[in-house]
Amino acid sequence: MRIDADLIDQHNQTRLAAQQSDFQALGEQLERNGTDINSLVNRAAQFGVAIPSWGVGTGGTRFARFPGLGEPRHVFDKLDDCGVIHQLTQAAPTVSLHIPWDDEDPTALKEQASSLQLGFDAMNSNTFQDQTGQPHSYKFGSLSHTEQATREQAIEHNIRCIEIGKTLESKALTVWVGDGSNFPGQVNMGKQFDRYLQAMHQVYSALPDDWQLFTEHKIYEPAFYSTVVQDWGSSYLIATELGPKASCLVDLGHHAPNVNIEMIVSRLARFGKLGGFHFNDSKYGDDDLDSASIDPFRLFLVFNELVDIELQQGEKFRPAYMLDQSHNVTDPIESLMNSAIEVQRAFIQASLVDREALAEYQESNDALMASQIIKQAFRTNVDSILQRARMQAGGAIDPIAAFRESNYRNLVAKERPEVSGAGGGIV
Ligand SMILES: [Mn+2]
Repeated sequence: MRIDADLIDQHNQTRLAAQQSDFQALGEQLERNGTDINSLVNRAAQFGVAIPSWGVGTGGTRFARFPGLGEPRHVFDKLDDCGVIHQLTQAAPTVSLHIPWDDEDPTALKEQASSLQLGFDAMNSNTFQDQTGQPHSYKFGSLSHTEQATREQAIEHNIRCIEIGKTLESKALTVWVGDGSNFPGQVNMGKQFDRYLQAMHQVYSALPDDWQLFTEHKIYEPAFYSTVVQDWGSSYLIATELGPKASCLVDLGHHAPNVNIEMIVSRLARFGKLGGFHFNDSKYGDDDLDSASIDPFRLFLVFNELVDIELQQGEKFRPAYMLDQSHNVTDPIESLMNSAIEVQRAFIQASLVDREALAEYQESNDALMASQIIKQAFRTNVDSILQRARMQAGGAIDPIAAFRESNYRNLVAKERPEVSGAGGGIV
């Protein structure tokens, strides 16, 4: 592991007395409502969210990119950084790779990940930019392109992602395309969607039996007039048309402002088509800000639905949780640790909702009390539960403080030269 276990142990020792005191006080508070705090510690310990490999590098905007100290040079450095995130938080046991950005020998990737106690989450295919030497350009689309040869190239790329993923023991492929149009009249929207569906059928048919395919919608960008997979309705139609292994992925930033995302979550789950999430936060559009940095209540409300669905559907309901963020002004490792904890926090807070009382208030149309029940769970400070879960698994009581104490960033900076910001911009 990259962080010395003795350092973590020392870090925890200096905070242990305060941690125990907080934990005991919260335990007593929860006990009054008949909730066993230790069951919540176990629940927190079971929780994991995947780290996107692209998230550990500094992002950027379409204007500029300001590189940070000791950024990962390649996917092996990225895995090291993900290893640190998981080591300190114990809440991020898997990595989600992006092909071709992370296109290296899968056996070597698997070996390094295993040595860091990491597994692999969904594979992500990239057909929204051209790679050097690529015969057919994606300027006017990929899986829905008017030319068959371009569509075939995009299909082949997705199938290759599945092949790489098999070695990594990934079990899912996430497909997001930027295909669409910038001018009214530029495309025939019906024909474009048909071409996309036809191509996706071919990708789907290459999927192993125990794999899932996630279709990710996004309201706009890079196509600004129309987008092939624009909304959860289109995504649901695609997943339904493809078959039982296909389901919808909800990225919190991919909706119009003020859209009720938790309602979408409820709808998709009701029809067995909620596959997973890309967590992030936003104020205006697809801002890719840190999870819960703007609207923690919305994240909580999403988990409120998820916990409710889990109670109804049981063990078979296991959506894939991933972060999908861009870090421009913070250390990516710190932001990702913080976000993993925030997502875990929302999960535990949502688990505190008194569902019996809530159902009674809902049945009797007591809007005020129903809302109070929800708020009461959201207001509960569950820090000491999360801290206990981390500590028991070898993580740090305060991961960001421990990360700074370890001097990791300065140490890796010696072997990782600064990457030029020229040509910047995130895609
Ligand atoms: Mn996403």
